[in-house]
Amino acid sequence: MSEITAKSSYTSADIELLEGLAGVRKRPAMYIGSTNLNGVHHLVWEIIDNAVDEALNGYGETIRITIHKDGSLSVEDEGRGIPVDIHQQTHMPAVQLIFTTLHSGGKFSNKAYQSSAGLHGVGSAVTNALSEYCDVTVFKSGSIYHIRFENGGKLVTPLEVLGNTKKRGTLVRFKPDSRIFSTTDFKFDIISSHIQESAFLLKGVKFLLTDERSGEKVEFCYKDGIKEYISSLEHDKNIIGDIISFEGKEDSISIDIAMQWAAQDYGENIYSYANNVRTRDGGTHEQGFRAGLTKAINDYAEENGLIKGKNKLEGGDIREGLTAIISLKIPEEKLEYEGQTKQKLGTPEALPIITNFIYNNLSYYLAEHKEFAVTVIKKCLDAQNTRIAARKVRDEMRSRKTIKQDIVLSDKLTPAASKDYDKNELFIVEGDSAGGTAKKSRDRIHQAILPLRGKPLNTFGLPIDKVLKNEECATLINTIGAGVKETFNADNSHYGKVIIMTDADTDGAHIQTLLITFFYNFMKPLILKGKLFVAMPPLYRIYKEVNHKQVYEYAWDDEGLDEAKKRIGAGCKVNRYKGLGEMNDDQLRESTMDPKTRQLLKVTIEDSLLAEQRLITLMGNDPQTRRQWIEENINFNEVDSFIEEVK
Ligand code: 0RA
Repeated sequence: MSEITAKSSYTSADIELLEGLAGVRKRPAMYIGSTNLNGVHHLVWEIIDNAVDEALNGYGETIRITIHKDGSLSVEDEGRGIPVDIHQQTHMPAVQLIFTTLHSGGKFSNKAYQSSAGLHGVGSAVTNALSEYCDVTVFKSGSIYHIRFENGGKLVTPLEVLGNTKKRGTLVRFKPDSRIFSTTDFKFDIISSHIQESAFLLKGVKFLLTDERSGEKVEFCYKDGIKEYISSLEHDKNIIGDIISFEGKEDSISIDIAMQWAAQDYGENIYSYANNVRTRDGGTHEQGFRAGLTKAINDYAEENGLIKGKNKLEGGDIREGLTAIISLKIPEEKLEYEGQTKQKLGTPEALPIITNFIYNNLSYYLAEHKEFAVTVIKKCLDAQNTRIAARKVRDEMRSRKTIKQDIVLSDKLTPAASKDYDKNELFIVEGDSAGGTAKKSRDRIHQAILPLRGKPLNTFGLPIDKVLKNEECATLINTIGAGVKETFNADNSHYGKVIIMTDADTDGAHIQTLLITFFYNFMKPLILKGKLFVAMPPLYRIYKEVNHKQVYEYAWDDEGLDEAKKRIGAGCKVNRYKGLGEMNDDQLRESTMDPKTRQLLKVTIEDSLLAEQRLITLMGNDPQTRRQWIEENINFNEVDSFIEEVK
């Protein structure tokens, strides 16, 4: 769309000006999802997206992001500069319209590609509406232009020319409104990982992040783009062959794909993007990728006598251990999403285009790299064998279960009386002795207890047949009763909450991570649906006799201990719990198990990428790194970054 036609199709009816911004302030969550930490960072993504759009369209190579000491953040690009010319209907400079109206963004753009999947170009206005101030400086056609808004987008300094410049680009600086957000504290790490992902996708674009509060700085620029993304994901894995990458353009859709296999069973990791926005729920591009990949590998295997008869490889056999990045640039008029969350690509053309693209390119690559092709196909055949073996074991277990449940269901499970699965809770407890106390402490109607003997199996990288043969794992799978791996359906879980309850020490932390890994690899939806938790036993009990009655409090860390001591006053005594076993049943109930008084941590996968990388460090083959990670990261008094606090 050219700028001229864009303007002529723009009518005054579209202009909602400050009324629109007031609407954003009234219902911020409608525009940015929430008013917590995520919401504040959403404002940042909106402004960065615009700068990225310029770079994506070939204007500018460096994007500078600065967190300032006054709590504001600025994004500077080297793009064409936001238009400053006067808009005919409204007699306002375009930049003012863009920052004050909810529907102007797209109308002004003459971009081939637009990244913002969320707000469709209204991001600048939304950020302005939710800011204490917003300063926009445009370097364009030799002049420096400036405009300033305050207090939710009210114009305080109309567009002015500040002087001359040879620079080109846009600088937006804003400070989130503390009356809107529960926190306005920008997090360096969150912004850093977001822009790193963008840098991987925008080959050669340089992102600089500076935190003026701490002096911290990072720079991301990847001249090999998603190939470097793959190597960052695969860093510790036992990789096969080189990173394979294909680039091309079909029917105005630009395609950028990189992939690599790892030798062990590491599951499949496909990260797909449309216009630099992650499509977490996949969509037509991922479907096409899978179809083309399966056909290319099967055709090669058949033509070269590597598979016999009808024993075709299934897609899953081929994708075992595969990491792939699929990044498409789709022109706006073809960009479609499916579903509520807009995280699934709907563009129908992407399916046949990507299927053919990957089939043709990969077939050619395999023909050119015979040794590699044979290694990969052998690996796929291994996965196929494992799959068939696992199915046998599963069938066997199923038939055993129908004969006599007790064979596979642990005799140690103390079940809940209720059949209201959603309300039921399963406590996985470290050790028989704590299990005994937990049995007495529990609410018999809704709480079930499963004591674990010793350390659970380290399931990281293990194929499913090995896991199914392990008694503890089989017991867990059967107790939860909702299947495993591909057959797992979180909706069939016999428990609304699965709660890991271990001692607050290093061993307990190790058991936790082993169990989380097990759930992550074999019952991932349980985590995604927020049904996995870690119990928080207190570290201290502070008590005193007052008039022959005991007053007491629990504390979970040293700070809490000091506060409790102050509250209870002179003469109080402190019990330090070294493990669950040191609590009596009343104490365990009220401090750790009773929903009214306990604290739980929900295990979440905010970003499966982060969690995956962590699990590799944690569970990979190097015991040294693993131990170090546990000591540095698992602290019962802190909220671990993939565990979030809930009641
Ligand atoms: C619309 C049209 C043009 C540039 C932009 C928007 C633009 C927007 C932003 C937001 C942040 N940085 C930006 N840089 C550019 C093209 C204007 C022209 O060619 O004169």
